[in-house]
Order: sequence, then C-alpha cells, then structure tokens
Amino acid sequence: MTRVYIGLGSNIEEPLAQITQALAELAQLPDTQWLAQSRLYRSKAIGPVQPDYINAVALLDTRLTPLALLDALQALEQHHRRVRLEHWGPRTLDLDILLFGDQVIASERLTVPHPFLTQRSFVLYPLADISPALVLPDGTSLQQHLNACAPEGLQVLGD
Ligand code: A4P
Ligand code: MG
Repeated sequence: MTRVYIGLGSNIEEPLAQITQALAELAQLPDTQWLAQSRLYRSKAIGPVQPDYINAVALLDTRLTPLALLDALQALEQHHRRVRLEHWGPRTLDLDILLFGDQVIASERLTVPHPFLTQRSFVLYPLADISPALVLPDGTSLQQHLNACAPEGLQVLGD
C-alpha cells in the first residue's frame, strides 16, 4: 500500500457539493483505503479571473499504480461532467495527485510531486491539517514551505 495525497478543487456548479461528493467517491476507489481529509477551504482563484474555489486534500492508502490511480481520478472528473475549456480556467472538479508515497514521477501523463504543490497555499494548508510533519521526497519539510507561503485569500469554511 502506498500513501497518496489527492488535491481537490472546484469553482463552478455548486463547488461545495462537488467537493463533498468527490470526497465520498474517493473513499470508494478500488484497492484503496480512506485515511483522512483536510478541512474545506475557500480560496481566491489563481489564473484567469474566475469564481473562488473550494479546495481540500484527501489522504488515501492505495494498491493502484500511479497511472491506474490517475485513470480512476480522471473517470471521477468525467463523472462530474468536467469540461476543459481553458488552462487553469474554471472547473467543476479537478483532482490532482499531489504525492504518491516518496515517488518522483516525470512521465508524459504524470508529474509527481505536483509541480505547484509548494507554491500554493490552498494545497499546503490543507496538507498541514492532515500531516503537519510531512517531508517531501526532496527532503524539504511542509513547514518550511508553509513559512514561505502566506495563507492569503484562503479561508477555512465554517470560520
Ligand atoms: N497530470 C500531470 N501530473 C499530474 C498529477 N500529479 N495529477 C496531467 C493529476 N494530473 C496530472 O490536467 C492536465 C493533465 O495533467 C492531465 O491529463 C494529467 O495527465 P488538467 O486538470 O486536465 O489540466 P489543467 O486544468 O490545464 O491543468 P492542471 O494541472 O489541473 O491545473 P492545476 O495546476 O491543477 O490548476 N486556484 C485556486 N484557488 N484553487 C485551485 O484549485 N486550480 C487551478 C488548476 C487553477 N487555479 C486554482 C485552482
Ligand atoms: Mg488537474
């Protein structure tokens, strides 16, 4: 089993419902065990002008290979009728593999750790909810990236 962190994001068509449903669906993936989820966050969009996002991170234990997991996540995105219009543009559901154990992957379909992980507060803060002592495959700590990334435009839902 490998521990994987999945980043979830949605900013159109009832984002809160999209994320809540996607978290339940992740718990149902084959050969996969649900471990934990972060709080839910509202975040200012990075990229073109578009509505705020709801973001969260889930931690799973899986026997799937990285590509099989990516296939499963893309099937879930399709199920949420995601339409790809514009790079970094609005989406009903975006599921990113943030970390796959300690693996470093650079293939055509997959870059792991996710290339923008260390620069995005809407990924770093939810990760810290689950695993504050996390160390990335390159040996850097989550805490040092948090220290360099203010939680600007980031709000815990319910606060
Ligand atoms: N791919 C490569 N590596 C990965 C990975 N680690 N996880 C490939 C998942 N997919 C990965 O993705 C394009 C291709 O990336 C996939 O086919 C897969 O093979 P996509 O989601 O279809 O394309 P995209 O939307 O153009 O890019 P991407 O990478 O999803 O964008 P990001 O970086 O996820 O940014 N602002 C806020 N506040 N919150 C957000 O969640 N999200 C984005 C999207 C922009 N701004 C945001 C947010
Ligand atoms: Mg994506």
